[in-house]
Amino acid sequence: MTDTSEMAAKPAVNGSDRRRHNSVLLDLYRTMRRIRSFEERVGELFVRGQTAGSMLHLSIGEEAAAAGVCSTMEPRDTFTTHHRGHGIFLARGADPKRMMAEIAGKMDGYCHGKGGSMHIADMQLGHLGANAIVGGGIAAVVGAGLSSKRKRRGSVSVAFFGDGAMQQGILYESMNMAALWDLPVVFVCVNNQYGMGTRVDQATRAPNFHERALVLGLNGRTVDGLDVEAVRDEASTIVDAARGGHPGFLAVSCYRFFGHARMDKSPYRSEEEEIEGRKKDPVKFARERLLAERLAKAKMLDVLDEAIGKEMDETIDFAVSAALPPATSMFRDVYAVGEPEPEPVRARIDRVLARE
Ligand SMILES: Cc1ncc(C[n+]2csc(CCOP(=O)(O)OP(=O)(O)O)c2C)c(N)n1
Repeated sequence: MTDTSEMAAKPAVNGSDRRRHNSVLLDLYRTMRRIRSFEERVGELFVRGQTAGSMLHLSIGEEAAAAGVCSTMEPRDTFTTHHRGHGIFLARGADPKRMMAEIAGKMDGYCHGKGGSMHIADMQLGHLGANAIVGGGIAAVVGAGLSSKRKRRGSVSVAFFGDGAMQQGILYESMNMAALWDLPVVFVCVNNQYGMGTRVDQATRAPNFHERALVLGLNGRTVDGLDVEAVRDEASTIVDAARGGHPGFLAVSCYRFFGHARMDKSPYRSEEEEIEGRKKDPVKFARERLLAERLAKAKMLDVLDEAIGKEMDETIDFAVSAALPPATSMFRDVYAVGEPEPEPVRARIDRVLARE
């Protein structure tokens, strides 16, 4: 069984600062590579007709937002994501096998196949829920932040969402309350330039998103999602301040490499634009920096990439061969604990048919 989540970052040079820098960048690179590799397998799962439901959204091109921000969070911190959240959950330590099984609607998935790609949640890893409603997961972090503050937990709650949510009212209600009550909350906009087929400049005349947060009294920054170290640096300042009661907002600019969902061939943007956009590749950029600064050798990165590829091959095999949930589990975990489960639909149909 291959698990690359803990593969040691080997120091390539002397000196403790360089060693630290080396291992941080290598960790970030490994996280991004695992996300990329996982998402490629999710695309394959879809082509093989093995995903549950017809919609899934890949985060290829957005890896630095997930890896950079999540690397600044602590295990006790909580978060919500939008519908494009596989990479974020992986960066928070999700088991790829349980995640892929969830995407395939299988019993071994995080939500026993009931959540699928867009509704994964796991309280143990602080995942308060992915959400398919644009902006739908944002307000939950205000509640989590308020509870953390009142119970003195010291945890921060982070909402991840796309640029589409920047035009949703719930974001402004949430940012306003977080600022007013000095909550340990961070809002992260993964700005991949598109909300489905609508380019960001067709959706707003105010594209400097962090300025909107500043107006409401939050810390606010924009960072280039090409450079994972820059994302980590900015996120670290914002998350630290939030932990001290000053909420923040971070916009990470990146480019959505593929269509909105797997069926979308992006007819609304030109091939030239896509070629140019895909040059903004955070995984490639980090690899080149590791090599240029002699923090790693090409051979070592090749070995790492290969191990990650193998791990994700095993992941897709696991998801494909995992069992579907039995019909009897249909209402399990759906109603509050202690409530009687309703009769399964199939049993009800059989009963009605038997009566006729
Ligand atoms: C409230 C609401 N309106 C519309 C939709 C349909 N919809 C699904 S995804 C999406 C675009 C979201 O874009 P963005 O927030 O930038 O995220 P991205 O898909 O780019 O990651 C839209 C409009 C929805 N799910 N919820």
